[in-house]
Amino acid sequence: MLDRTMRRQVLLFISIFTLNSVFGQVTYSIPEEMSKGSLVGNIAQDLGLDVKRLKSGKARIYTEDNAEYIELNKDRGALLVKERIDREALCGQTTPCALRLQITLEDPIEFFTVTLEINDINDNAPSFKKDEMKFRISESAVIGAKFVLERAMDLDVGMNGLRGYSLKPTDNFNLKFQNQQDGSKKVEMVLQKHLDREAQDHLFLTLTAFDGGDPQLSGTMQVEIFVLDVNDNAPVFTQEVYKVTIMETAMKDTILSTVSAVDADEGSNGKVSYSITNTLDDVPVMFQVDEENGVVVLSGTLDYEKAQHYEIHVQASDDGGLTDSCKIIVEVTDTNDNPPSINVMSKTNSISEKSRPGTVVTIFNVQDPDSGENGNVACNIEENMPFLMKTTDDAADTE
Ligand SMILES: [Ca+2]
Ligand SMILES: [Ca+2]
Ligand SMILES: [Ca+2]
Ligand SMILES: [Ca+2]
Repeated sequence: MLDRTMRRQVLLFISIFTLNSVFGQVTYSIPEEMSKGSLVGNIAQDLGLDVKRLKSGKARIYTEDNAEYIELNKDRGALLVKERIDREALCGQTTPCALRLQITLEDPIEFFTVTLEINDINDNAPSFKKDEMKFRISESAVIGAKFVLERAMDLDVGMNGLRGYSLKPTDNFNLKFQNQQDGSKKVEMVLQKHLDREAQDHLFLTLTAFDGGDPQLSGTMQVEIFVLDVNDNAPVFTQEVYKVTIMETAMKDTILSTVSAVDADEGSNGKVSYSITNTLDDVPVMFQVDEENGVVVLSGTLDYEKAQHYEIHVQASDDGGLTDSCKIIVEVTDTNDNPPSINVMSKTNSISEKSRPGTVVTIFNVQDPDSGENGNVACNIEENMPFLMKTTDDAADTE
């Protein structure tokens, strides 16, 4: 039924066309997206027809694709919007966008053409296919390194179409465009300032695409950058010199100190291990440092009488071979660990009862290897004995 109607219309159109009897034509220019019932034009007036003639001539509208965007109001002699007209759906990126329709009358047959120019309005914002793009970029990436970004689409045309992009913040990257053969632009993000994972390991940028409409519309996409670490920081000791005092009697495994170095890098690039680097003395025998936690312990036996201080050189290294060093100055303190010793140098086995007071009976020397108070000796002999004890600074002199 519908088919037959269409065929009749087509036949009618062809017969009219071949008679070359176009009685007039008119062009209207309207924006897309006008509401239903909006006035397109006073067609009767514009064609010089009486409104009554529209009715008596059974005026009809014919469109090439049978789409009924427009209706003829015979009472008003006006063309009205019947269905929403979306320029983007009708013409895509083609300009200008026009809709052609014919108006036919009977008794006598008359034929008019109407051209509707559909003007674009800015009813589409530029948009990206994806909400976000993610990049993993080494902090050692060179200035000028490029990263291709997704392009935006704007269905509108002309000024209402896509005009440009912005990328914010601009601290590390700026935008670069390359013209493509299809007339579009390739959008690239170019490194302009070095990344530093230690300062910022994550960057969030916003790529905005904007059109040239008024008011301007825009669309955004998030650009997330994970900054990958490289080993660009050496370990650093929290102190250059550590000072420790330890009793010479301290037991093996006594903790002297804990050294600590920090490395700003990540993972193995920032993993610090400690070692003692002394080679020419007995420090490596006397002391040990825990490779992982930097705890320095006594591993030998101290003797103040042999060594009063030590200088331990500790190195911190990361897995990439970057190092720092510190030293631990160890002062050994004396303890009273030596009894005084009496060494008889000469003695008389027998003594005459005629001996005069002051006769030397025996010479001995008293020694204590400890130092300070611990090394001071005091000598006494029993009371009520007929002997005196005299001190000489140097026993040799008294011989
Ligand atoms: Ca539009
Ligand atoms: Ca637009
Ligand atoms: Ca490091
Ligand atoms: Ca690093």
